[in-house]
Amino acid sequence: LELTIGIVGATGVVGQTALDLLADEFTDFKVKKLKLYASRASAGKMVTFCNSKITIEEPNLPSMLECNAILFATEASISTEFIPKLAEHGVLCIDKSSAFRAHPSVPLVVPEVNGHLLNPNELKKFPVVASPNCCTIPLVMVLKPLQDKFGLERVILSTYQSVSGAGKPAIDVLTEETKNFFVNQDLTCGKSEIFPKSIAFNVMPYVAGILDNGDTDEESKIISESRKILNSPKLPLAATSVRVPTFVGHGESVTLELSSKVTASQIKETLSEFPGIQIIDEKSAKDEDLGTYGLFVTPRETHGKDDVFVSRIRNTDVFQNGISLWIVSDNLRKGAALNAIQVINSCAANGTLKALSSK
Ligand code: 11C
Repeated sequence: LELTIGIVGATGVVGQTALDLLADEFTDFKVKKLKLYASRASAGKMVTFCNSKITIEEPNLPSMLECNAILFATEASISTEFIPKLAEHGVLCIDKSSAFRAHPSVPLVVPEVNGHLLNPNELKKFPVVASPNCCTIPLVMVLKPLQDKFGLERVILSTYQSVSGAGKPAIDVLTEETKNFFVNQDLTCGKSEIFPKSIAFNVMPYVAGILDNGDTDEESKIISESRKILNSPKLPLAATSVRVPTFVGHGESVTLELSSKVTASQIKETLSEFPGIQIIDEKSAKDEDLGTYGLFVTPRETHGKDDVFVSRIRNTDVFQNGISLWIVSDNLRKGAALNAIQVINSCAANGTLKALSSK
């Protein structure tokens, strides 16, 4: 299948990661034509993709209607403006923003977890698929096989989120604050355009705004999206989202209660059978006996990797059938661009895109 693919937010960190992934040609479909969209500041600039030069456009309906599928990797307001019109004309829209995640007729999809929701007959009616938040995706990849095999009672987690989750300007802030410390020895805790407090040599229990119930926007997304994807609307789930001074890779420290008694080695066995998960969990060994990652995986090591890594799996007596573990993955890949491209790939494989193009 040869497709015209659009990327909105092409100059952002997720858009750029999507370009890298498409250039890798891992998909079952071929990119016949790529159309790139970004804000006015970038419109007119040229981007090189597989030896051809593409001019970035501002999002505009006539051009976007030429696409078979478009990845929206930008603000929710752009998704809200363009997606309904494109969907009406049969363009498959994969939305990475939060605009449609809670919409009752929009599937919120991680292909390995609930890819069955990519139903051609349903998508023909409203061809919009939402891609979850970058902490939700690795979390549900781990929770789903455990829920299916052992039953899931409750989950408590804290995140360790890299600055790239807040885009390129946030990467620049961490770089500048770090330089400022080494050049000027300045460790005063000021704020930046992106963060309410300094992020270099610091951590912040704050990712996006605080809501009326006291949760941050990010925490509330992790909770509601996980419930929707796991089809468990009342699942007790508490999240604390923390921004840390890393560039790429989001970590999550998770404690959960299962319905049945289970050992850490059963958890390892179950998770290692799930596609897209890699278990790296050694208690101790000589360096030469360990693989690439050693005892556990850290955010920096996930940069450019597609898998969700799980380490530090252990029983805990805080709950009756309690398990604690550590999850980490590249927030720009599986947490964002890769998941969205996998959705397009599934829709290419299951006939959705063919059905839409003959509409
Ligand atoms: C961050 N997770 O690290 C956020 C960014 O819901 O897709 C992604 C927000 C989202 O800042």
